[in-house]
Amino acid sequence: RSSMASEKEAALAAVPSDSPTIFDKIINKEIPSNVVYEDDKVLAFRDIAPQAPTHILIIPKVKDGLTGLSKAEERHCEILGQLLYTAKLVAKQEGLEDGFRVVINDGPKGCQSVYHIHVHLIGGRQMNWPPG
Ligand code: IU
Repeated sequence: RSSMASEKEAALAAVPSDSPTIFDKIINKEIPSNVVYEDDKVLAFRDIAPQAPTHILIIPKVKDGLTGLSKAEERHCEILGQLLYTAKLVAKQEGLEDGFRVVINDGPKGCQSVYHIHVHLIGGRQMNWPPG
């Protein structure tokens, strides 16, 4: 996967499923990551392939079927709120007072490559619109 040319290729190659992902190994500290925030429910760590000076992924420690936003059920409302609120906390911690972006990619067309829901927090440069 690291040899793939682009995130889009990784996303198109990924098979959507509820199986454990590499993010479980990051949560369990089986593989190292650069953690910037952690509490009992949520982990935030720097993306291995940053698309901006700040690029952080915010994930639930327990997936509970939430492979992506499209699989959300009413029981997930609290954790969904916690993910977004953590994005706000980490944005402040990162000094992004002039603005930032949060993104949730969903499914192949949304360019999702890891099937454990994650919020991208991206900042530290001027963003463009529309995204690609
Ligand atoms: P996506 O929304 O599913 O495309 O985002 C997955 C992100 O996970 C992507 O930005 C990768 O660079 C990132 N990532 C990572 O930080 N560490 C890893 O070991 C793997 C992917 I695999």
